[in-house]
Formats: sequence, C-alpha cells, structure tokens
Amino acid sequence: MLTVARKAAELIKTHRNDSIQIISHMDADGVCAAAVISKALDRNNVEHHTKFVRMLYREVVEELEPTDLTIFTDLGSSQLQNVHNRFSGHDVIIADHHVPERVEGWRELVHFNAHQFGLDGAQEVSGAGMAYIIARELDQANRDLSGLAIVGALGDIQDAWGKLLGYNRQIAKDSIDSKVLEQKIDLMFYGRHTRPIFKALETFTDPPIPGVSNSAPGCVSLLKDLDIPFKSDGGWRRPIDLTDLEKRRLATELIARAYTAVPKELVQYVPGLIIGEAHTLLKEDERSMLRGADEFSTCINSTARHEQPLIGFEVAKGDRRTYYRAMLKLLRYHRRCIAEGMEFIEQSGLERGRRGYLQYFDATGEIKETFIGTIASLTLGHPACDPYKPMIGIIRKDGVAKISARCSKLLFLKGLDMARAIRDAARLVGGEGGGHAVACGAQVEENRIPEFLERFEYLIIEQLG
Ligand SMILES: [Mn+2]
Repeated sequence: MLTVARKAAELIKTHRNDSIQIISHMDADGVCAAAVISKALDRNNVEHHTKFVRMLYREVVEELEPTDLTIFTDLGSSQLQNVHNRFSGHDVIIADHHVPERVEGWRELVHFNAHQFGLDGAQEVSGAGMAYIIARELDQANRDLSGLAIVGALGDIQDAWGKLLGYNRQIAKDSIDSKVLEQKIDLMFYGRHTRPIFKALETFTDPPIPGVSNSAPGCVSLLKDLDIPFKSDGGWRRPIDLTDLEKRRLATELIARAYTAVPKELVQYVPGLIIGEAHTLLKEDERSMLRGADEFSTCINSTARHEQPLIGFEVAKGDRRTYYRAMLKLLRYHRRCIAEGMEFIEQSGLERGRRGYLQYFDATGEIKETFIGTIASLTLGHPACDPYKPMIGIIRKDGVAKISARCSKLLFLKGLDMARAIRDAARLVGGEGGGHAVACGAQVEENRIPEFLERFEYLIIEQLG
C-alpha cells in the first residue's frame, strides 16, 4: 500500500512547479481529505487550487478542466469511467475509499484506493485517511495531519461500533504519538466539551432512553437521583467535567433504562452506543466546538451542507479567525434551519410504508434539498417516530425526487446496510443511490417514488430477516 502512496507523493513532487488542483467530495470527510493534501502542499510551498463537488456525474466531470496534475480526494474511484473520459492523457492521483470501478490502460493514473489493499472502505479507512497516507509519504512531518483524518473518518460514521477499526486505528496511533489526539473510553454524548450535561443527555436519542431522551425535566431529576451536580462554581458542568465515578453511575443507569425500551434482539448492542471511544483534539481550545473530533466533523459537515465547503476547508486547515467566525455564523443559521425543518415535521407528521416498515415525509418546498438528511436523522430522535425503523425524507424538484434515508446505529449493528438497499432499490426504478450504511441517499424520477419506496422497504425487511 505504501508503495502506491509513495508513487503518488513522487508524482506530486515532480509537479511542484506546475499547475495543481485538488478536487474533493463536498462532505465532512472530503473537506478533511482536501485539507490534508492542501496543508501538505502549502508546507512544501506548492501552489494549488481546491474545488468541491457532490458527485462526479458525467455532466459534472465534463465541466472540470484538467491541469498538469489533478488530485481527487474522497471521490473518483466509483466514477472512474467518467473521470477517465475527461482526464486520460493527464496526470491524475485518486485517493479514495469508495468501491472502485475498473478502467484499463490509463498509465498516467495513480489510483490509491482502500479496496485495492483489502481494506473495508466503509469502516476501516476514510477518504481523509487515504489522503493522509499520501501526505505522510510526502513528508513524515505531516503526521500531525492525522487528526484531520480521524475527523474525516467520524464524518463518514466509521466509528459506529463505538470504536475505530482497521487502518483508522493506525492513523489514530500516529495522531496520539504526535500529541494531536487523545483517545479515551467515555460516554458517547455529543457535545462533551461544549454542552451542559443535562442538555447532552436530553439530545441523546440513539438508542432512546426512557425519561431522558427529549426530556429536560427527566434529565434534571435523573442527575439529582444519581447525586451528580449539574452546576459547579464555573457554571454548567459539561460531560467531560464528570468524575469517572459519576460517569460510571450515569452509564449504568442509562444502559439499564435503555434495556427496558429496546427490542430484545437489539439489546446486546446498547452498551456499545452509550460507552465508547471518544476522540479529543488536544491542540484545540478547551471549550471550543473543535475540541471533540465528532463535533469538529459536524461543524465541517454543516458548511458542506450549506454549500460553503471552503469555509470548513479553511477551518480544517487551521484558520481560527475569519473563516472560523464565518463557520460559527453558518452554524447559527444551521440551527435555525433545523428548528424550521422540525417544526414542519411536527405539523405535517409522518407517513408509513405499505408494510409498516418505513417512515417517510415529503418536504418539497419546505426544506432545502441539501438539508433533508439532517432533518431525517433528527426526526428519528423525535418521540412521535419509531426509532427502530428507517426514516426517509423526500424532496421533489423538476420531475426528480431527492431521497435521504437515515436509521439508528442499532439497525446497522444488527446487520442492516441501507446503502446497499437504497442503491439496489434506486437501480430497480432507473435511478441512482449510495452512501453509508446508516446515512444514504438516492435520486429517482418523481413518478416512481411509490415504486421506489415499496422496493426499498422490501429490501430492508429482507436484510433484517
Ligand atoms: Mn468519504
């Protein structure tokens, strides 16, 4: 594997005085991947440009201009044929972890894909991880960029088992060795460094915990019962402020309560969702949203969702001034969009699939299409929905339906791969789909939505036996 990474690094070096572009995926992993390569180039005083795209559909690729060297990160492999048609004859590096297409006889291509080395690209290494391996070959001093590779991996939900797997563990080790990262078994609360403990509890919904999830008064009284103060002299206590003993008391109680509500066959996976590996970025400010690697990745993800990936890109590269402030502003807007989206769901309610196994909503004209996935996943945490069944959001536009699907990590741990189901279901009705096992999407013709839903529901029931 390192041989190919080295070849990529050598190719970059031979082009150091030429025009270089990075083209990357517009999501958290893709933004981190581009930031890793861009940082490595900056450190070598190599000029370059960076661009983000959602997918390398044929029309998209046709609008790209080949330069002396093009580096694709977190995409390219699964649309290799399209890339080949436009870029053959030019020097290209692809650093990706998606399942690759095959193309014969493209000599100028250095294809660095996880699957070629027997790595599971869904769980063991991300696009940012692949980019990082090249950066490390460029210069061992780039080991400090491994923190970004972990942020990218979390963006692609590669820690669904409560810990990193495969090559991601090696990258985390680089990161710990270079004093960028701390890895610790902890409560899997979102906002460990930034939110009051009761708030972190209230928003914990996967798995749902009776009397805690979505219940502020319930969280307050739980903390009282467990004798865990939620305030100290310095203000609200955050999850990381809890002592190990307090954390243990809390974890035991949460697991016990979750057991009472989770379907029997899923019970064994519950502890892994409540306790797991937490990743802290030690160079970030103690109370910053960038301190927790998971929150960092959510921040970057929201810049991509709002079509402002360059903001996340500059923040990932280290800007803590202009772009960082722009990101915070965007996050406030992001929260407003979430509130509006959830209000719409409250009012319109959910529909059920024919077999009762899917829940969905159509938010055409109400929610931005890049935002539908975020709303679908938050809806899963809503008390009115069944958290153990997949949630689908639909937006119709110009005769085409954009579909986003989300499900609890519990279903994934039980063996559901929604990405496969959505790809197959979309194909069966002449569309396209893909993504991650618990978060994926598809595009189908508007008039085929009912047929798509039926097929998708069928494939999910089949997978879950
Ligand atoms: Mn990725």
